[in-house]
Amino acid sequence: MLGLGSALLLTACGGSGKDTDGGVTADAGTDADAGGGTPGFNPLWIPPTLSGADLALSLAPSSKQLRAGAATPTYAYNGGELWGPTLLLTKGETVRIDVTNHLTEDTTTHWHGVHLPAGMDGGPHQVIAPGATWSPSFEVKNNAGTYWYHPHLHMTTMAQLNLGAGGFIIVRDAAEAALPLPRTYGVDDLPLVLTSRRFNADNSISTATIYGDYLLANGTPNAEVALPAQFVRLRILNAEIERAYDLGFADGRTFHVIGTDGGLLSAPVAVTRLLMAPGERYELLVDLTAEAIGASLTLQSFNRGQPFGFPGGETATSGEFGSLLNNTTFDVLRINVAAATTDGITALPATLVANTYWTAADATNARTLNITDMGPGTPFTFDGVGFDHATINQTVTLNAIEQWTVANGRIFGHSFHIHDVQFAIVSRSTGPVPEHERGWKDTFFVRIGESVSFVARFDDYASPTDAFMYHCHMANHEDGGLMGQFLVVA
Ligand SMILES: [Cu+2]
Repeated sequence: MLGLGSALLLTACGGSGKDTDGGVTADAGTDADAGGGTPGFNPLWIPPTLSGADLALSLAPSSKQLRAGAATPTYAYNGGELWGPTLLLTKGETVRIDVTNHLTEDTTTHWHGVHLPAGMDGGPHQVIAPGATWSPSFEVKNNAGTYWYHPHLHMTTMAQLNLGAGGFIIVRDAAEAALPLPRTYGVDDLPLVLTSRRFNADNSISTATIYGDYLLANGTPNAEVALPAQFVRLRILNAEIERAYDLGFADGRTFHVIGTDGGLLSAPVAVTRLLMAPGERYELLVDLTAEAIGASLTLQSFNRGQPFGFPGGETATSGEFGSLLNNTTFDVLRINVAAATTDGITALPATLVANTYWTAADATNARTLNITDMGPGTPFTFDGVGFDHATINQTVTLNAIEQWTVANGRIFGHSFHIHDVQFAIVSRSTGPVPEHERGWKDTFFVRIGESVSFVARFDDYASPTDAFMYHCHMANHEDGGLMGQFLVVA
């Protein structure tokens, strides 16, 4: 896979943002058809897929030619270079996944957003030692949607994510299959994982980096993709350590959100900008039906001029919280319009699936988690208590419907994630819950000084010993102790 000889030296990174010349070179991975190749761009890599009832993942050291000179050492699942295969699961099937650790350090593999028993969750408790195989098995109960897997070992999540360990999970079901939506993987239905990296002088990834300097789309720097002149579906994941995105198109066009973290919305929601915090997924429809063949459009992140506390809005270009992408508008993906397929989707569906969300009135118990900071130089915590493996922070009764409120302090924005459940956001103290956020969620951005409340039903899985996690999905905050655990008990 390496060394295809296309070590094109690129300097055209960052679009309308500042020049981030860093000698980024062409992606040597499997690529999408980029319609001949635009100078300065690399074909977007599309992850291979894995499906079936018995799946195998193995995490091992790898490398990828990302820059001129030495290849960059990485971690990847299943012989990939950076990022792993997409697992295609079907609601209702029972799967077994053998996860083998070929690293020289411990890891775990967490199924983000997937509703399953705590002992199968792959959180910090399900450690896979070097050379060992962990074999969780579970029924796929989630709605059709876009989920992901990634390491979740306390204190090493940030480094292993930075090295490239992770992959998509796409769940399919009958309700989604009945809708006129794009679903040809890699053709009109693209997984798109967004992150960024900083490189050391020897081209290795700086694993302690909070904000990378170079945007990678599916591990591809300066990515472009050819998409047919019809409605196309983008399944976007923010897999950054800490940076949030405010996505939109350079031409300001409207696009539609059709899915949130836990499945399809009841109907498409028109937006021109989309805020995504680390860990969040959104499924979008982009209308290319009126585009000329050969036209191009650019997906960007409008991170310039964001309010204080927006992750990546800092002005520093170097140092611990600095980045060449900070406080800029930068390019994420160039889309080149190609000929429509014969069976392409040419109309926006008026409705999607029937959802009945939990409301505040359904909740029979309420909890509040305060995000606190003890002072300069100390890590963020929930209610002044850092994560401790030996402490159960919350105990929930099986089948309870609860309202949880995450109340942020005044230091920084955070990305709250809870395992086990998909919930409905019922209120934001800063204003109405945006329409596109009124779907099943497992992760959300909470602004400085903001309180966000959600309602979830903790059903199906109880254990007196195996805990689920809740935490900030900014991996530096999570590793620093902004994490707690809860039991669901019968
Ligand atoms: Cu945080």
